[in-house]
Amino acid sequence: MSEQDTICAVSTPVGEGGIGIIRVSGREAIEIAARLFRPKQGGDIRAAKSHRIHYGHIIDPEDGEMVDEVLLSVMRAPATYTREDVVEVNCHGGLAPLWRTVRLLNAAGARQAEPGEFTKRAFMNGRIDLVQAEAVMDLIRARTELSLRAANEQLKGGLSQRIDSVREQLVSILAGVEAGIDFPEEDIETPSGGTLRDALQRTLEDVDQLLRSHTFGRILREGAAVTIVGRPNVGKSSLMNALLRQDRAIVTAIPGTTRDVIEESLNIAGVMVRIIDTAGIRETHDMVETEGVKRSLAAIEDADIAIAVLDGSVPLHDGDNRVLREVSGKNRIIVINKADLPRRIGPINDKAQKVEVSCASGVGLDMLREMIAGMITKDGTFAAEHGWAVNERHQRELALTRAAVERALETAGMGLSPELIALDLRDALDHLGMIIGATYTDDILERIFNDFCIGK
Ligand SMILES: Nc1nc2c(ncn2[C@@H]2O[C@H](COP(=O)(O)OP(=O)(O)OP(=O)(O)O)[C@@H](O)[C@H]2O)c(=O)[nH]1
Ligand SMILES: [Mg+2]
Repeated sequence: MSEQDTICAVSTPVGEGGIGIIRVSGREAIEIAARLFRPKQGGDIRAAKSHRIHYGHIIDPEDGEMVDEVLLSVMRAPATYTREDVVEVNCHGGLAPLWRTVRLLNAAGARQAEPGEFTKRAFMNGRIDLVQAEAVMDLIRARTELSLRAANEQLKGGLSQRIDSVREQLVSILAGVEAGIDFPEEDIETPSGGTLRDALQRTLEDVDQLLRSHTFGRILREGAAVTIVGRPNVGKSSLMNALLRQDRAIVTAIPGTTRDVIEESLNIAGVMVRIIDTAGIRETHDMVETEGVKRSLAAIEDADIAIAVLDGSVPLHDGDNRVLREVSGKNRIIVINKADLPRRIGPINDKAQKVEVSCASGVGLDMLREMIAGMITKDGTFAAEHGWAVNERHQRELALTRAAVERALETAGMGLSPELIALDLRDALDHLGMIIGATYTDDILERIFNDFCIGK
């Protein structure tokens, strides 16, 4: 498949819709479209100004049959999505008008685009880097305010800039090493403002900060695991149902009602979370319940945020203390439930955020929702403060970058030759380059763009 070809594809989803958009991109885009399009006002779109919309009809050049009534926009390179000439045809959004028009475009010389090929061209033509290209798909897939914001930040270049700044640090360290500047161990100031090892150490910290954002990336894609735990009968399942606003989990007055882990996805204040209800934690001889408790403990391990539920209408119980111990190392919120009943629970000696709620009356639930969303977006626990997050691919390359920088540090520590250090630094730079696409292989491009939708 040549990158010189003019390509076309339906860019809107398959099915019936008010309009359907066909996008054409490439050197001959305008010429090819002109063969099918008859402007109502007359004239010729080959002479049209850029970024103008024209009303008219798609005509089959073979037999002169009118295929559809359309709006057609002409956008001339380079100020376009692909940096090539682009024509977009707004047809009626049904299968027949769209496919007939696409077939006519094919016959006139525009080949069918592969998935992501328009965005791939934007990358190849230098309009965006690979990280930004990936953000386009994240944007399309975003289901919450938070993921939308993160995708936009990444598309704008927020993450690319961070990676670039690490690259620049490494380039300047490498330049120093190659020029034979011996960053002295004793406190003589060097251009980078410290010893070689200090400079490498700083780079390592920046790489680690990027790596830490991976958890936030997983939260954006899958939702944060918010796991409700507590001893039996405190109202865990009631809390799950209240947050979901539906009767999902079985609630009874019998302790030990929930035996298994139950999970539902939910949008809380623009953040995707997975609400997970668990079996009450206690010592028991019941085999099924024992297995349930085991699963509850495992669910605490996997939780991004643990919600420890206490029953506020009875004094604190040994079982509660056990639960508080189990979640003590986690990001956690303590929920004191049954606030509609007289409070009998004493002071709770735990530094975690606390909130009193009543699943029966709904009191305090909004506060709890805010706390959950705030923990994910605001307090930095999940490195969300920058808005962007690395994905799996970035994480793999960053881990390799990190390993190479660490090797350079070791080599420097052993006082070995600068050539060896330079080798590791170049390796680190290669991996960073793969992330933004400064260096890439066909294989990498294929893997990224094959995941795209047709027409993007
Ligand atoms: N008054 C009052 N009762 C509540 C409240 N929340 C839950 N309950 C009651 O507490 C009992 C236990 O509720 P569940 O939600 O099943 O408790 P659980 O923690 O899931 O219990 P297990 O699944 O057995 O561990 C039920 O009778 C609920 O109706 C509340 O806010 N106020
Ligand atoms: Mg339950």
